[in-house]
Amino acid sequence: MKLLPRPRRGRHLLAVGAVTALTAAGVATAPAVTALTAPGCAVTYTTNTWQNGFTANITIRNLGDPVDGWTLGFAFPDSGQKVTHGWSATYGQTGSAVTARSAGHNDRLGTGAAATIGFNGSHTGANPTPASFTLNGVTCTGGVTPTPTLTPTPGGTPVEVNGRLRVCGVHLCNQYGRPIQLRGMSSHGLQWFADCYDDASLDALAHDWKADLFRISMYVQEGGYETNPAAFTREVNRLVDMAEARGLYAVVDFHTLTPGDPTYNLDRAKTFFAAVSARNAAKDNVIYEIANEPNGVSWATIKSYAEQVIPVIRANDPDAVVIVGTRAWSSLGVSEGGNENEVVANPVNAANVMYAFHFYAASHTDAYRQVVARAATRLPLFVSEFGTVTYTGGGQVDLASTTTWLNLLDQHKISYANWTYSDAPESSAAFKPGTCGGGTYAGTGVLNESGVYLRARLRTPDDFPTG
Ligand code: IDC
Repeated sequence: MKLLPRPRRGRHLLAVGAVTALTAAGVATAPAVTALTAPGCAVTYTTNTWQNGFTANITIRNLGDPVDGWTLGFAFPDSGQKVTHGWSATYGQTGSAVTARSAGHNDRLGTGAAATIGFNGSHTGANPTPASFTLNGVTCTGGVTPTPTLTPTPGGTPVEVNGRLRVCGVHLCNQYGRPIQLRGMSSHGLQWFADCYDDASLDALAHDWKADLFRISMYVQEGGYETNPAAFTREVNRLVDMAEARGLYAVVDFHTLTPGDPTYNLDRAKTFFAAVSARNAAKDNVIYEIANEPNGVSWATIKSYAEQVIPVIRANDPDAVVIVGTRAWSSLGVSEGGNENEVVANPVNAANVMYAFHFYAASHTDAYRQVVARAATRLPLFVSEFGTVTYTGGGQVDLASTTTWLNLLDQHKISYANWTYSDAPESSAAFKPGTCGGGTYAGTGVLNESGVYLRARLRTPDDFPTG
């Protein structure tokens, strides 16, 4: 695969200063609450129930005049129900009466606009849907749409069920030592698409898309980490926390691409991974990806880079899973005439290591699949990036090839992340241009063809063995 990067035509160019400003604005003190003058609201309340708890997702649509700050009120019909952990709103509960106050970023709700919030709860008996809701004290008469069918999610979030991960044989294994497959999405470059990664978008990824993992793509060049190491490190840590709060695994991707020799960034990699691994060592949800797509270098050089960076991580987090990029844009060498034998013959000298394989379904078909089918029985593989499109990130969306690929990955329990969970103006992007920062990410109305496909695929039930 000739993965020559193309220059960005970005209207999305955000300086890191702007990233920080956005974040700061998100946590600023909430403006005063404006009462609804002309009443009207509609609520959608859906739940997933598991043995001892449930997740509720609530969409509040304002059918009245615009508000700037709001409180949703409702009462649990069963007194055993309790809010245990909420997101995108500040929750309060007295007896069965619950309030959810807007969280800053979603204070403003124009007429017809909607906000999505949610919470995890516990229950002792039945788990019925609240019958009536109020918005700023006004009863929502626009209707309450409960989803009566409860999809069982045994045990809770992906991280709750699987806990700390390790590599066992060629598989990624959970806390019970059983092979699992994690399925999720990759961010686009944080330097360009900071506004795509907020509470609402991560809520949608966890609760609407039902993803297991979020890959945090921190470019090193092209306006990325090298321009402001402290700010990008903070941003990655913030996203690790947001993933953790929702029970998602976070793949911390040191997104090297050009130059293709990872050694060029060796000192930066050591500084970055020393910082993130020290801060996040106690967390169960972090997976480290130390070089996105080495190219134009030998496997021996990549292996030597890995054996210098991995000890830096191990000093803080002795057994975290580490993904190592492979030769020729993480194609196991195939795009430069090699194959997996070079890795099998000379693996990285460290435990809990997996090897990256990347593909773009419209460009890479049977010849690449044959290598993966063979390599899957010989090496622990992790598809930390793939596209439904061509290797340029644009062009035709090839759903037939994508389906053949994902069926192969499912068969071998190979984890994957799709490029990209963003509204970039290219066909690999899940969201339509202009979606990010707008507060609405759930559902299919905001999605491109690739996003509609991936969301449906990720929403199929996980198979996480617990015994
Ligand atoms: C592409 C983006 C594009 C951006 C370009 C710049 O989609 O918007 O202009 O990077 O670097 C990869 C890389 C990934 C590429 C992607 C598509 O990991 O950074 O993103 N791709 O070209 N490998 C194969 C394809």
